[in-house]
Amino acid sequence: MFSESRILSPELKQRVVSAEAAAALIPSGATVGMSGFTGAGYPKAVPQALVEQIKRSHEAGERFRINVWTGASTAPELDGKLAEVDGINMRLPFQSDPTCRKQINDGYMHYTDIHLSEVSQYAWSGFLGKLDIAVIEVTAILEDGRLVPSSSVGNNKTWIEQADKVILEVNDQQPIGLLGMHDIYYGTALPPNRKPIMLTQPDDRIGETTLHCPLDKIVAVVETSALDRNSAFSPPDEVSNCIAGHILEFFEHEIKMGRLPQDLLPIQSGVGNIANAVLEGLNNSDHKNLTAFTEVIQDGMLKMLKSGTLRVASATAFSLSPDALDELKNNLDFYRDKIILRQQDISNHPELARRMGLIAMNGIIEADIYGNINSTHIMGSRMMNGIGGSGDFARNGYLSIFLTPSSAKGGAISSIVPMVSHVDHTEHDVKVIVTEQGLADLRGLSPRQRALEIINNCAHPDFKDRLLDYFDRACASGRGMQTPHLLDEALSWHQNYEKTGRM
Ligand code: 0RQ
Repeated sequence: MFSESRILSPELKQRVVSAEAAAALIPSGATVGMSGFTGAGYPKAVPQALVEQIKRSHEAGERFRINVWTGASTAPELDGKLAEVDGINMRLPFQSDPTCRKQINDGYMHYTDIHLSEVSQYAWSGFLGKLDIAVIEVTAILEDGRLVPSSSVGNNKTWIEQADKVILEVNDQQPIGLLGMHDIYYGTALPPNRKPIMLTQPDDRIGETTLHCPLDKIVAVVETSALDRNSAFSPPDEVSNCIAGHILEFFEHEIKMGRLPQDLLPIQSGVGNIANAVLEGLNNSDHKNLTAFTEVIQDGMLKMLKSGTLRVASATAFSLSPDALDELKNNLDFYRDKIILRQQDISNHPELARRMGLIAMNGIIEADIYGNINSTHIMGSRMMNGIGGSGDFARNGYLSIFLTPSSAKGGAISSIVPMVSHVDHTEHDVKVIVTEQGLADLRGLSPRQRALEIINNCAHPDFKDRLLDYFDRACASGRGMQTPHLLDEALSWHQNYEKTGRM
């Protein structure tokens, strides 16, 4: 069907233009909704042409900046390049690019860090202002104009619906066999018109395999041929393996106690090397027929699907190394009925996370002795990436597990501190904390019980005695025994680090 062209719609074929011509349709000041989620499915050509346009304007002494909304992180050629030319005024809802991060932390770029499930509701409700243009990568365009999504869905449905104009990038490097993997749900609404979402298992399909867009909105179509830019994962190190080991032991314990079924509950796993080590650990265990209801399908999940450890994975995006991408491409018929890609307001939906009882596992920057979590800010003020989907899953999952090495920066920083320097997940949302030292099961414990569980099981030995000493003195201070703190010392560990390079 697609042997000659990925664009089957005769009408849209007429609108094929160069990336430069498409980028010229984006004026300074525009708010642009781009596709893209964890380095997958982002537009490859129009943003780069836009960068050149911005450079020319800046050389001519004219300021040219746009607002960029996406699904989540993109890639150096989108976030990185646009940030490098100071082309972004405001960015939402998630990024993980070093240049973008620097622009944010130096104060040149506004950054709105939003729960990923909520972005489309924000846009629909008008809280974010007007969306002028959507730039969306697709795998193909069908004869009647329906769009075959690419390696991520993210907020594409919402951007297409909300934008005045749509630019499509049709990327022939996205496997055509992705057709059939997506499940785009057209039943969402704003309150008070919402209806229950009839999805009760990760493998339920409730929508359609393609995206719709009124043809008269599509102002340009650009043909591209470029791979998603994701790098290989390093093999799990000793710390990651220890963390994975503690989690697997915990699952066995919970199964014995009758609090988890043998095939567990649907897994949500964050991105990164520790998350991949946990998946690797599960893959090497006796578990079979597990399910995943998550945001991102990483290499580890593909391996689990292959081995039968995982029966099905529902997500909003792939985030695969080049080798894993080849594996997917070469075996699409095997994976097609085992993978479902949904828009992020469904993959991360609180209603669904609570209903299915997810096991949510996400990385953190730091935790405090009472179980509050900082996932986003270095030393309280500098943005790392963003909250992403961690809050969607932590609050609404059955088990919210947070993972971190017990120290950072060569041992200079303790990941367990008296008080976190920024709060993303409160003590009420955090059920389990795991470091390579051990696991703290916080369910049902009071703050003082939690403090001892966290310090004794999770803190690095270099910091444990000082944390116990802080806790003892806070208890003895007479200031209040519910959540004892010494206010003049609570953030002194961070201050120490900034003054001396060590907490
Ligand atoms: O920096 O590379 O410069 O040394 O933070 O830390 O240990 O490599 O861990 O890659 O798993 O990232 C929270 C950022 C952890 C991630 C976070 C420094 C450390 C290193 C990274 P260097 P690691 P990870 C679904 C879920 C929020 C979004 C989320 C994240 C760098 O997990 O973004 O959960 N989470 N999404 O040295 C100072 C500390 C530190 C520290 C680590 N206490 N103080 N620096 N670092 N701890 C996915 C999506 O939502 C899309």
